[in-house]
Amino acid sequence: MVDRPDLQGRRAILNVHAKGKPLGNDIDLDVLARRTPGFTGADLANLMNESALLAARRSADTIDMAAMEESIDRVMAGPERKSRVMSEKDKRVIAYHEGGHALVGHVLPNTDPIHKVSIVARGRALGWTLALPSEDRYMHTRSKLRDELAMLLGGRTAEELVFGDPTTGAQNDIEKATQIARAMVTEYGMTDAIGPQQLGQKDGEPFLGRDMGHQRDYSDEVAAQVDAEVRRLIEHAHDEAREILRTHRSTLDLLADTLMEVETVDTSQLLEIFGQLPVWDGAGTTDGNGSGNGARPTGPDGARAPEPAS
Ligand code: NHX
Ligand code: ZN
Repeated sequence: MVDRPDLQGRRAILNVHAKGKPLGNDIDLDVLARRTPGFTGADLANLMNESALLAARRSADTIDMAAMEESIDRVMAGPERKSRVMSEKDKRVIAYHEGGHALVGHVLPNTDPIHKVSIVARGRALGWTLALPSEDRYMHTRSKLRDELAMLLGGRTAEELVFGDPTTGAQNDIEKATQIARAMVTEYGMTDAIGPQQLGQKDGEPFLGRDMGHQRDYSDEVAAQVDAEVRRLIEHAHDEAREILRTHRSTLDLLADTLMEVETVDTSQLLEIFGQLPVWDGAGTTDGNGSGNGARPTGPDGARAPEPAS
């Protein structure tokens, strides 16, 4: 088994495959390395070839950043489905859903930077928001996972806030959020109520037809506690997303309007729209019990108390 290349490895591999190819002046291999987490050497070689073909099909004489970006998006999420005819109402729902993810992700301090937001359907998704890590991370903090939960719920929350009538579209976000919250409780020991215990026996070897199965090895009482802690994490993230979107409603509107108009918004356009929004410090969103499961308690100045040392 060979590990997938890290950021530096991807940068070096891209450099090798770039040799002898007519790259445009705007190509930034560092950005491309950052955009391709999880790609293997073979994926990166393919990416260069696909981009060359794409550029040729557009009768361009160089491979530019747009061609590279499009190839990456295709590999990661499938081809664009521009032909899909969407009603104005549906488009608006999608624009607010994606705007909600992006805005919540942008102001929270521990999420990855938002790279691109789009309401052009791609693969199974009607719209998508892409956040990219700026460096390789091999583990994640509790505060990052909490912020990620809020960002995942940001789409649904925007739908609720703006239209008051949520859609089925957030299913995948809700599934991911629930998985993260449950893992925080039962695998990562990140709540005080349960503490650092592994709950549930994972079936060791993936068996035919019953891989990924879990066997319960704890009491009904603990099961109820786990459910309550998962619910708390999700509810807190939902509250935080709602608070952020309410506070920055005019920015949400601007982002949604821009998406309706241009359909895909990249980093530089996002920074223009977001302007100088302050980093969200969670003031006013604490659950007030200081148990360490929800928001950290706030100090007298409304600033966050430091994370308790463990
Ligand atoms: C449907 N699709 O199923 C339609 C066609 C809420 C604006 N009736 O959360 O596209 O509703 O932020 C992997 C990836 C299900 C698995 C995407 C499983 C999408 C995607 C349903 C945006 N973006 N939902 C999102 C979306 C949908 C779905 C998926 C998946 C929407 C949402 C799909
Ligand atoms: Zn979503």
